[in-house]
Order: sequence, then structure tokens, then C-alpha cells
Amino acid sequence: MFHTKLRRFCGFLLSHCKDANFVGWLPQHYISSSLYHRHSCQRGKELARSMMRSLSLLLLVALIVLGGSTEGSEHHKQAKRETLSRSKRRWVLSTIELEEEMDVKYPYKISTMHNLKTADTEYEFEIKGDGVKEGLFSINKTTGEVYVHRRLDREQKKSYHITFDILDKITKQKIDRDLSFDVDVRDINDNAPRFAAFQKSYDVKENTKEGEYLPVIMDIVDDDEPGTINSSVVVTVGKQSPPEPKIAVKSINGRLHQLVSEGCFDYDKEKHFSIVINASDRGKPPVSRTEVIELNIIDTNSHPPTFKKRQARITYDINVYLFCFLICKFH
Ligand SMILES: [Ca+2]
Ligand SMILES: [Ca+2]
Ligand SMILES: [Ca+2]
Repeated sequence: MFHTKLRRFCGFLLSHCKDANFVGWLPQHYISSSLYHRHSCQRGKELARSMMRSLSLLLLVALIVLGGSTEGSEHHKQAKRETLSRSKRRWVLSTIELEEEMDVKYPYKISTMHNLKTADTEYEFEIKGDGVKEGLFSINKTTGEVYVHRRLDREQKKSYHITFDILDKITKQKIDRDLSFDVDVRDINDNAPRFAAFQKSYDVKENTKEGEYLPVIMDIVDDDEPGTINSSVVVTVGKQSPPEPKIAVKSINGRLHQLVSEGCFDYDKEKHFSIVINASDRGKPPVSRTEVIELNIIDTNSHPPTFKKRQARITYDINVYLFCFLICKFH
């Protein structure tokens, strides 16, 4: 409305500035040519010129204001839109983040619900959804304060979706549309890596070569949040008995690990090995678990055959005989 009026005003000024008889603008009216003739005197002309200059200046200012006002209007509209969307969002708390296993006094207040539509109305709050029936979450009907009643465990459930309503206290009718919020459970490093499908004892052939994988594959998992330091696992040999040959662990992927020999076994020397495996995550602080694996060395034909002297002699003699026979035959 303001802009329309201002545009009309500027158009009016421009049209009259082109009129040679137009002499100026006064707050309540403009002086037309007839009025000018009625007061035709030199002083009047000077006054008219002065007012014309003022009018030009006024026109310039008006145009600048119009331009600025249009731009400002866009900002205003945008700000208004943002304010509206912000005020809408205010009633929809998208996510409340809670750390798992919080060592606090329960029930613990996690948020407070509000709604503008409760003005001049007797109202009460109500929540429904994950964990509400189980008594994990509750709301103070009057104040809108939301409470959690027990420790949360991310490894059991990592997110809760809860809807809340504002009801007319007397009619129990909803005052506003359904609103909701999520409770996301933030991970802490409260799980040590664990050995899944773990076998305590393995047979290992004596002739396993140096650097060769042993038939010992370990599936090690960490139940904390995947892709974080809390679930990233490092597996090492903590201790072994006897100490030689050295046994190491190689990671096949993030989860499967396999033992590898860094030397050769000798059944005649050691028939049994005890390997302490240490699996630690990279959390701060890290937590770890150890398991002991038993290796039973299986005797194999690991020594090259030895011949008695007599046997060697006989073999040699036969070979010589055959050689001489073939030479004589072909000559
Ligand atoms: Ca947990
Ligand atoms: Ca955890
Ligand atoms: Ca962990």
C-alpha cells in the first residue's frame, strides 16, 4: 500500500515537473499556473525556482526510499517467513540428544514442552510413543516438563519417537495438531570387543611354513556405535607360551582376524602353545578383552628321509649297471 502511494506520488511529481507552469509543492497543495499569475512578481519567481530545486531533491530522495523500501520489504517478508517457520519449529522439537548410561538422579528432566495456542486456555500435556507405556518417559501434564526415568542403553535402542498433544483440560480436545520429538541416544564406549563364535583350541600342523596363516580365525565385534573409535578394534597377541616361534595376528577385515606364524614349529620340541589374544577398541578411554587360545601341534613328516649306506650303495650299483648296459647295447 505504501509503495503504491509512493509510486503515484512520484509519477505525479514527474508529470508536473515537465509542466513549465508548475512551480512547486507545498505540504497541502501545489501552486498552479493560475495561482502563479495571480502572484506574479519577481520574488515569487525566485521562490518558485528555489522550490523547484527542493522538489527535485525531494523526488530523488523519494525514488531512493522507494528502491530501498522495496528491497527492505523483501527482507521483511523473508524475516517474517523465517519467524513463522521458526515459531512453527519451536513446537516441534525435532531431536533431544541424551547420552546413554547417564549417571544422574532419575527421573531426570530432559526438556519442557510449550505451545502458544494455550493462551487463555486451560490445558494439559500428554505424550505417547516409544518408552512411554513402559514408564521410561513421562510428561508433567501442567508444566510440560518431560522426564526420563531410567538409564538409556544405545546398544538396546538408539532412538525413541514420542508424540505430544496439548489438550483442552475440560473437553480433552486437542488444541493443536500432533507434534512430536525424537530422543536420540548418544553412544559412549561402554562395550569391550567380544569374541563371537569363539573356539578355544585348534590343531596346527607342524609343517606350517613361516609366514603362513594358522587355521585360527577370530570373529571379533564391538557393539558400540559402528564407524566410531568406540567400535574400532585392534587385536594383538599379548603373551604366548612357549615364546618361539612367534605368533602374530593379522586383520582380514575390520572384524575377522587370523593368527599367523612367524617361525617354524617343531613337534619334537613343543607340542602345545598357549596364546593370549588381546582385543582393544580405540575409545577414550579404550576398553579391551583378552582370550586364551590353545594350539595343539600335530606331528607331520617334516624331516627329509635318510638312507642307510647299504641301500644307497645298491641303488648306485643298479644305476651304474643300467648305464653300462645301455652303452653296450647301442654300440
Ligand atoms: Ca550401552
Ligand atoms: Ca555404547
Ligand atoms: Ca567399545
